[in-house]
Order: sequence, then C-alpha cells, then structure tokens
Amino acid sequence: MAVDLYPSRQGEQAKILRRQDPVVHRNPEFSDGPLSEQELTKFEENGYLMFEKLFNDDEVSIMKSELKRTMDFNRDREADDVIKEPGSNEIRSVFEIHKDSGFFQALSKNERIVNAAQQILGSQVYITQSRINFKPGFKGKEFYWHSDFETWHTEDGMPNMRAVSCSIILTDNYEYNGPLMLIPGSHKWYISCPGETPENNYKSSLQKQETGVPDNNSMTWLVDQAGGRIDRATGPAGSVLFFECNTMHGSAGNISPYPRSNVFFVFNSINNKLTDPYSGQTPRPEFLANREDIRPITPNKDRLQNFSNRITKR
Ligand code: 6CS
Ligand code: FE
Repeated sequence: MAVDLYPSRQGEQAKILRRQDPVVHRNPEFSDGPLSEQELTKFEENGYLMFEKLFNDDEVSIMKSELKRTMDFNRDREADDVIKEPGSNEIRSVFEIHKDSGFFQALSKNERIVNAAQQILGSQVYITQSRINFKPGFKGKEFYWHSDFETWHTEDGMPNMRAVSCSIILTDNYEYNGPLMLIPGSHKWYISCPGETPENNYKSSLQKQETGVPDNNSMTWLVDQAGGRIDRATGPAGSVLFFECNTMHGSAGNISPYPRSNVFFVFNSINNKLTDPYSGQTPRPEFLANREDIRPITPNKDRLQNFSNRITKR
C-alpha cells in the first residue's frame, strides 16, 4: 500500500498534523468553471463556500416533492442504506440516492454543481458517497464534530484530500434548526484521532459517531486558530454549500418544529479513487463508499423535472 500521509486511530495520543495536499487543485483544463478567482481563494482560506439560492423556488419545490417521495418510499423499508435516529424509528439518512434511477441521479450530474466540483478538484469527478439527511423537527439528533476525510481515509482508503462535499439545502436553515457548523481554516490541519476502529463501526457511527472524532484539546486548538469563530451554513432552501473533505464540521440537535433536510453529494477526483482502508479492515459496503463501475460524470445541462412516475430506488 502507498505511504499513509494521514495516520489516525493508532493509539491513545491525538496529534495535529499539517495538510499535505492542495485545497484548490488549479488545472487550466478546468479553469473556466463557474467560480471566480475570489471565490476560489475564499474556499482555499475557509474550507467552504456557500451559494445563496443556486436553485430557484420552482426547482426547490420539485426537490421537495422528490424528497417526500423518497421519505415515503423508505419509511417502512428495512435496509442498510436507510439509517434511523438513535432510539427511534425516524429516518436520519438515506444513502446512495444518486443511484435512484430518477430525480436524484439527474440532480447529481447537474452542471451547476459538477462544474464547480471539477474546478475545485482540477479533474473529472465521480460520486464516492451520497445521502439525504432529514433531521426532523423536535427530535433530530446532533452530528458530533468530525472531518469526513478522517473516516474516508481510515475506513474507506481515500488516499488524498481531493474531494468536496456539496450540500443542497432543501429546507430553510436557521440558527435554531440545527444547521451545519464549520470551523474556518480547519481543513489546513489533520487531527489524527485517538482510539481504534471497532469492527463494523459504520453500524453505529452513522447514528452517532464516537470513533474518529477530535479530542477536546485539538478541537479547542482548531477553534482558537480560527480566532474563536464557528460559522453556520444558514440560508434559504435552494442554497448550496461546498465544503472541503477535511473541514471540521458538526451540527446540534433540532428541537425546533422545523425540519432541516439536505441532499449531500460527495464528489471525489477521478485521480483519487478508493484503495484498501488504511485501518487494515474490510472495506465498508458499496452504499457508503463507491468502488464499483467508477466513471467520470458528464455534466448534465437539462432542466430539473419530476420523476413521479418512476421507481425511487434501483
Ligand atoms: O461515515 C461517513 O462516511 C460519514 N458519516 C459520519 C457520521 N461521519 C463521517 C462521514 O461524514
Ligand atoms: Fe460529515
């Protein structure tokens, strides 16, 4: 196996390591994307970038009806890719929605988001993971602080930091319904986390992550280096947040009456395909970490449209 640039979960001691990879992979071949030089620099500095209403109200209403259909379809479906809230039967996440053969598959190829991902990663891209997070009102539970890359590297064998998450906000995100919180600049550091990965960790970590989370000292250090700032991805439905795979993020529970639903597509560079997990364990299932039949996405220019007469899942 190639050298492990980002060792983690290898002992009791947390370590703060420097990032070894560029944040924006500038490549003239993909430089005529939608992002301005100023936006790219902002992404480079902060590790995330929010676009207000990248999708208009008509598009949002299509997305919402498709979201409802996906919810209804999965409510009583017992399947690995449907994750319930800890201690209840409420849906927390539905994974691998970009293979639904309908609306979300088309959305995952939408040129507005794919072109931005290509520009940031400086290559063609594919989807390594996708999901919808529901976070219902009153009882949506938190996501503790984590870097996605820490998990994807250790448990899925993602070699380098060359992936970007795209979160399309489907409900208005307020300060009080558990919006995503991000630490500016945290993507420039890698928190090598204490502890070891339990077997089949994903069976509990998708409900409540306890391994691969930063210790309190490293987390305090990260917030201090950001000048005490913790940013929030608030905004109207249709807004889109791009965040770098190593940006430290998390979200609080939602005890407001208003749900907070997002669609997540994780674009990975075609030059950064998954290898064997660096933990030495068995790879996680395909619905969490795509390995089969990987092909670069051809961006899609079509208008979004309802797929209400089509089956929702494979
Ligand atoms: O396991 C995953 O791939 C994702 N889920 C959690 C709870 N943390 C890491 C990553 O975002
Ligand atoms: Fe995450």
